[in-house]
Amino acid sequence: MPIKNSELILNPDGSVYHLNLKPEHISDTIIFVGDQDRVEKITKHFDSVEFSTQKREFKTQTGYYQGKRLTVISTGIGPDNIDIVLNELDALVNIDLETRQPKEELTSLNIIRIGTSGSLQSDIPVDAFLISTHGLDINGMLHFYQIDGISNPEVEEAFMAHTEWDQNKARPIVINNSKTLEKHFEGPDMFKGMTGTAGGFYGPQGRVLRLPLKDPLLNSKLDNFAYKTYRITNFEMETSVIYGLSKLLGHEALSLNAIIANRANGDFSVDPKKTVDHLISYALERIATI
Ligand code: R1P
Repeated sequence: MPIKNSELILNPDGSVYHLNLKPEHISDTIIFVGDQDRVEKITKHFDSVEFSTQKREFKTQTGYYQGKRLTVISTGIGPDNIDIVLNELDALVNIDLETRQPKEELTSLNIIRIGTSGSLQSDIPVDAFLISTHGLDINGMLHFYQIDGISNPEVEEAFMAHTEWDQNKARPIVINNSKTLEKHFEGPDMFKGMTGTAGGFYGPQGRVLRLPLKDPLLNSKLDNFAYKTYRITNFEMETSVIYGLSKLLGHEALSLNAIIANRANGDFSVDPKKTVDHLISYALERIATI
């Protein structure tokens, strides 16, 4: 049965609904950034850019870096946007948009997030880089999919017991990164750890401006969670859902974080743009080896 027009929405030119992309516009290696303005901070290093488009917060450019074809796309902020971006990118490679049927032979994309993040540990300072070994999902979007088999129930149970997890909130989910991709980005200056992914910037990450938190101690419980080799190193808003949807759809994903805030010490980078630029250069050198 073809997928109905209301479920897989295409624009009049045949491109996918939110991303405005057709299959020929993307590479199989894709860099995700949050901020639209970060797309050109990456593609300015390219030898050439062959394609550019933007709809809403989703800006895409495809070109060549040291002979390798790469796509860079901005996802905006948060897990809800990752649901759109990953499903539509997957449709571009794994659904025949003419017949509206899933393809028999599936394509696996390499997805690398270059994002900013706040450290939760005093020994991971501002301006450091961090590879997310796991995404710790505390926002719940993934529960709308059949996620059996992609998570780590033992770590999740330990986390829920340690934090006295509120049963009114979605059950946390711990998802592994792509070890295949991780190998390409390791280095002596790279921290590693489990990244907490929140569905909001303020309350969900324990920030108080005027609204009191349901559990004011949650951040400190995250800081001192220790189970086997697992500790929670940092907070951001996309990693767990990139890892979860990539696993479900058969793609490889890795999240690289520029630490621009340290929540444990109260520090903020004096030059976050420079830190992000350094991470971009670090990542591009290594992407060429995939
Ligand atoms: C919040 O300011 C945003 O910054 C972080 C968070 O994940 C969230 O998207 O990442 P980016 O800098 O990649 O957007």
